Amino acid sequence: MQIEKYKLEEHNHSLQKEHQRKFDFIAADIKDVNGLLQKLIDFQVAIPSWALGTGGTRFGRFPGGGEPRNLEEKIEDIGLLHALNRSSGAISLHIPWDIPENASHIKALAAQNGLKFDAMNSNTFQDQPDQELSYKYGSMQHVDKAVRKQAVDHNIEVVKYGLELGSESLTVWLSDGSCFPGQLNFRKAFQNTLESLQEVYAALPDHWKMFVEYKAFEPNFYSTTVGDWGQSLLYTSKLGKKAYTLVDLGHHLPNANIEQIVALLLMEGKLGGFHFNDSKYGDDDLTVGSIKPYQLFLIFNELVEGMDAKDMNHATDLGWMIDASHNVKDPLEDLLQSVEAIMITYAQALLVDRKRLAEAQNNNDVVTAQEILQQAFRTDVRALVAEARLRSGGVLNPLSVYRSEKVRESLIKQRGSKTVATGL
Ligand code: LRH
Ligand code: MN
Ligand code: MN
Repeated sequence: MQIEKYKLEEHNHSLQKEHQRKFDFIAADIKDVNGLLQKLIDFQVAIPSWALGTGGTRFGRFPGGGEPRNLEEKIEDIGLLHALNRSSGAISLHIPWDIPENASHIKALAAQNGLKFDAMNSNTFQDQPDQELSYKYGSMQHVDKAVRKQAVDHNIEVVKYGLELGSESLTVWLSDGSCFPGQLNFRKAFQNTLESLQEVYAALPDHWKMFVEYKAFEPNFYSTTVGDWGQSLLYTSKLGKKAYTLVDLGHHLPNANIEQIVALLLMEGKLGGFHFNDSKYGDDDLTVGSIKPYQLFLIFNELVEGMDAKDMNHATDLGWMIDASHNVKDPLEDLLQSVEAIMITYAQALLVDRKRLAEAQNNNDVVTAQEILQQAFRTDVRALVAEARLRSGGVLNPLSVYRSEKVRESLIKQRGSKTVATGL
């Protein structure tokens, strides 16, 4: 489904006056407002193909209807989001949930919707119906070499799909680990995993990156073989310069100082990218910024500072993706909210007075340092984000257009109320 251009223009027109007042107010306080807006315009957040259906828990799932039935419809859904916010210009595929059977057709459809292919994701955490050996006791860590080989071969196949689509990175998340003490030998599990990752790495094209995502727990509840950033960094350091650590915000133990992790990974040149979401308890996969917006700001603050220190391009040098599920919301509305939260937080981090912050730090002026950060965090930057959207052809208020155009109702009419998208 597509919303006609004149409807978007009508919407913008109806909000223009109020928006202009708010934008002028904040713009007056910013030195290089056009430079800041350009950074916001350039910043794109990938949407995973598995986030377009209603998520669930092991207790149940309550789909809202109109979910995409295939990869084509998933691309159309993301295209719609991107038409509204102009900041979701990429899709990240999970194999085998979304196999691009006809790569050139899928590539053309994505291009029509203004989308690029972000990282490819492999899946060795579920057994597929036609699969020979089981991942019940792990994949790349498995005691049986044949299982490890199956996992390696799958990852190499995922890279092949990605090459056809123009993707340039592979994200490996392993659920490998153990549920009970004594179940596995930690050292052997690590060595097996490293060896398997090395085989995948050897098959990686030169211009590709490999992201190793860590997670503290779940589905294994005693140990995880890539359990934290230290373990991921060990693997990626041993693998080589094309390997990077990927941070998923929901994959830490409670109260972890994620911003410090990010700062150090960046310093080491080993931060590859992000999976954004928010959580209260664990891997809750809630809407970005819905629970701990200040933590997200502190993370972006480190990202901007650390990337600028290395002269990195904010938009292209790291992989940015949302990784959330939506148990009780319309997935598309939730994704609009998540992208908005990311853009707001990025804009706030760009406002931090870095020179004064460095001075305060050098003078051990704790109060001023805190004030500087909170000054930026407490600034209402929504008009800046809206202006960036407007200048790149999007709309002032994506969520309100989505609702007034009755997008979900149309999708239900078109696809039915009992559709189920592949994914979590
Ligand atoms: C694991 C994870 C990982 C998977 C996705 C479906 O919890 O975050 O990124 O690929 O969920
Ligand atoms: Mn993730
Ligand atoms: Mn996760």
